[in-house]
This record gives sequence, C-alpha cells and structure tokens, in this order.
Amino acid sequence: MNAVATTKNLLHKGSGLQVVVGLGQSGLSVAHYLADQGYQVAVTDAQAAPTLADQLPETIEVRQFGAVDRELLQQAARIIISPGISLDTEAVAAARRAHIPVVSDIQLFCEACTVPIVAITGSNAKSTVTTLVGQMAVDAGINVGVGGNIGVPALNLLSNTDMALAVLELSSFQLETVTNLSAQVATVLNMSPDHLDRHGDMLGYHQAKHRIFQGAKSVVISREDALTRPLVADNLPRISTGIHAPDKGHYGLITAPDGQIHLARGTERLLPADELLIKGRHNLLNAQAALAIGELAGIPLESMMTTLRHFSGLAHRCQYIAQVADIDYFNDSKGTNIGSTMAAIEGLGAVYAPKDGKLLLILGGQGKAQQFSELSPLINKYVSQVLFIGEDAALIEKDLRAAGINDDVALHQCQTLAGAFECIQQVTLSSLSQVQAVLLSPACASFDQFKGYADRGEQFVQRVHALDEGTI
Ligand code: UMA
Ligand code: ADP
Repeated sequence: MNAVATTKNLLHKGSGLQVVVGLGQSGLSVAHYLADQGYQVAVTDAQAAPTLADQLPETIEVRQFGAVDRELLQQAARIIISPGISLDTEAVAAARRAHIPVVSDIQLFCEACTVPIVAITGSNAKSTVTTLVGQMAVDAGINVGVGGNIGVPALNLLSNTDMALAVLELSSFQLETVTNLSAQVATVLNMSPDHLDRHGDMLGYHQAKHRIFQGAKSVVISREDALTRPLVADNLPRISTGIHAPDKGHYGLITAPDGQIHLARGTERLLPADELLIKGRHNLLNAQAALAIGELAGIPLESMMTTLRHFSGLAHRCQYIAQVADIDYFNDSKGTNIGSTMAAIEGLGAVYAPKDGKLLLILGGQGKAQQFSELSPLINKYVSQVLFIGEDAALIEKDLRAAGINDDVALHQCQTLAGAFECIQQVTLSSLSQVQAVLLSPACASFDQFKGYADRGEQFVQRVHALDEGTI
C-alpha cells in the first residue's frame, strides 16, 4: 500500500485521526477501543505483516505496514504509541516536533477509568507485587482488574463494567507518555539500572518512572530509595516500607530477641518471616509494599494477611521447586539483570548463612553489556560454587575474577544447563561444598539458548524433578 496515496485524502473528522503506532497487544487494544468509540483510526507498524493485523476491526482501513509511516503520523490529531517503540523513532520524533500529541494506552485508560487505580512501577518486583495486590483484592471480595505491563493491556480491563478497582503494573516505557495519571495509590518499588538503551541514563529512567506520581492521591515509598522520596509532595498521604523497624503507621521489619525476623506495622508484629512462602529479604519488602498499597486502597489488613500467608509467588521468581538430597532448588529465571540476581543471592543467602549453608549459583546467558563485577561481594559472602552457562559465560567469569573472588569460591564453566546439572551432581556429593541451595538466577537474557526466561525456568524445573526421580 502506498502511504502517500492512501493517507493524503483522509479527512479529520470530529476529534481527528487517531494513529496507533505498533500493532502488538497494546496497539490492538487501542485500535479496538478507539474504533468502538467512533474515532477515525489508522494503524502503522514496522513489520510488513504483523500477526495481529487480522484481529483489527474491519472499520480500520488505513493500515500502513513495513515501516512506521512518517506521512501518516504527520496527519494525526493524536498518536497512540506502543511501549516497545522509542519516542526517538524518526517518524515519531518528527511528529512530536510538529506538536502532535503522543500518548500511550495507559493515558487513554486513565482518562476513561472511573474506579480507583493502583499504579505500580519499579525496576524489579512489579509483577510480584501487582499479582499479590490483585489477589488481596480478590480475597477481600473486591471486583478487581489487573493489567498493564504484566500482560493484559490496560484498556481490556474496561470491558469489566463491574470493576471496582484497577491494579496496573506500569513500565517506564508506558509511563514516559503518561500525564496526570491521578492514581489512588502510586508506588515506585525500587530503582536499579535497566533499559538505559531507551532512556539514555539513570536520570532519564528515573524521570520516566516518577511520572507515576503525577496527580496521585496517596503513595507508597521505599525508605531505601533516597531518590524517590524527595519527589513526592509532603502533603500526600503516604506509607513507607523498608528493612528497618518502622515508625507508627509504616511497614518494616522487627527482629525479635530470639533472632526471628517479623513483618511489622509500627510496633505491631504481623507475621514471622518464616511463615511466608515467598523467601528472601526482597520478598519481605514486596510483602510490605503490597500491604501498604492495599491499606491505602482500603483493603482490610486481616484479609490481606490471609492472602499473604498463602501466596507462593510467581513462577520463575525465586520460586522454591523441591528438595533433592537435602538441597533446596530455586528457579529465579526471571532474574535477568544484576539487580534482581543480587536480591536473590542476598535474600536466599541470608536464609542459609545462619545454618552454615552456601548457595550454588547458576549464572549466564546474554549479558546485555552489564558489569558483573558488582556481583562479586555477594558471591564471596553467600556462594561457594558458581556455574556459568551461555554466550557470555567467559566474560562473566572474567568480570568476577577482576573484581576479586575468594579462593574458597569454586568457578565452573558448564556451557549449558545440562552441563550445569552434571556439575551439580559432582559438586554436591562433597559435603565440603557447604551447598544447601541451588539457585538459577542468571542475571542475563536467555535468548542465546532458550525461547525466553520462562522456557529456561521450565527446563531447569524439569531437570530438578529428573534429579529427584533419579533419571539423570
Ligand atoms: N514495533 C515497531 N517499531 C519498533 C518496535 C516495535 O513497529 O521500533 C512494533 C512491532 O513490530 C510489534 C509491536 O510494535 O508489532 C510490538 O509492540 P510492543 O513491543 O509495545 O509490544 P506489545 O505486544 O504491545 O506489549 C506491550 C509491552 N511490551 C513492551 O513494553 C516491550 C508488554 O510488556 C505488555 O505486557 C503489553 O504491552 C501489555 O501492556 C512486556 C515487556 O517486555 C512483557 N515489558 C518490558 C519489561 O517488562 O521489561 C518493559
Ligand atoms: P518485574 O515485573 O519488575 O520484572 P518480577 O516480580 O517479575 O518483577 O521479578 C523480576 C525479578 O526480580 C525476579 O528475579 C525476582 O526474584 C526479582 N525481585 C523480586 N522482588 C525484588 C525486589 N524487591 N528487589 C530486587 N529484585 C526483586
């Protein structure tokens, strides 16, 4: 289809032409939503034949595929951009220079949504906390919609006309084009480097994330995140979370005289950490965040505590799989950056250290140009065996050695997950290894050897079960 010939005759009717850029899940939801509202809609995508094209409403006739169509964008009254597409894409940048508004599906959602919105972002833990808050709402009898970056496009939630609360996981990509979200509760869970290729630097990444607070009616903030705190207006109702004992009305951790760590609200001990099914200090922070968000959204504490006691976490996130020959196995395949792997080592390391136990860590895959040396101090503290797999295995070992790895930490090049399991069988035969837990937390993308993080995690789990059954 010729872009110029097709688009030059378009008449801007009513609110004008709405151009959807990107035909993935969010683009498709936007196209349906706007067409249903009677808008004149056009769609463009860099792919020549996007697989979702046959799911577009028939009323959408202008479909410019094969490149993001500069000419079409220039005719737009408004551009709705997909999160995976950078604002710096040439055609989009030109439209912005021409003062054509560029928004995301989240902007359309928050303008249309009449029920309170809980908005959750952060570098890590978004899906875990979003799911937990959603489950807390369900268990409290609230008709809740859960969506956003977690996988269900936000606009699809609007089809539930009985929805009383919307819980959204939001990425920095979705937030960079959102104005005045006006969430009932907004939070930035934590910040560590990620997506710098899109945002330029940490400042740009922070700025995108912090848009979540625009117009917020209440906030949950982390006492560990010094950068977020000053950005939140003083007069907003707020609840904080953190690793230390909390002030009145806030959440934190209290260590009892017997050494047991408790989740706490003010001076009230809510639950011993041992009674949570999700393990690791980072998950204690996630539990606090969910409780604080739920409290500000009006969910009763007692009901939330019941949900929390039963929440076993999401697959592939520090997920306990099984105990085989007295060794616990954890699948943290979603640990795809250094920040998440540090949380996993620290969180699980602290569980086994008091029992003189060490971790066996499987690292590696596609390294995304990260500095793996940052992992060395935690490895020295909590890990006795590191097994490397994947494309960047040698590079990761080099980084770790350059930063200094203790002599009592053994490093093994295993190439594949199969190789890693052979190594596990040898290493764990020796009680000298001190290994009490095996942790797959690769700190890398998986696409060199797997279809994605889920495939990598599933293959790990299959091997653990095979080990248990004695079939490998
Ligand atoms: N496209 C272009 N030009 C480009 C890039 C992409 O035309 O330069 C087109 C592709 O050809 C494709 C479409 O855009 O047809 C894909 O759009 P998209 O990448 O925005 O993907 P969606 O299917 O719309 O999914 C998006 C989120 N994806 C991204 O942010 C990359 C999903 O998050 C989200 O679940 C979904 O919307 C519903 O809200 C995924 C994700 O990876 C899980 N998120 C990142 C993360 O978690 O780290 C941020
Ligand atoms: P996201 O949706 O932000 O990617 P997930 O809940 O899917 O977050 O978890 C992604 C990774 O981050 C997993 O490896 C998980 O174990 C780790 N993680 C979970 N909570 C935290 C936290 N509070 N701090 C750091 N890493 C975390």
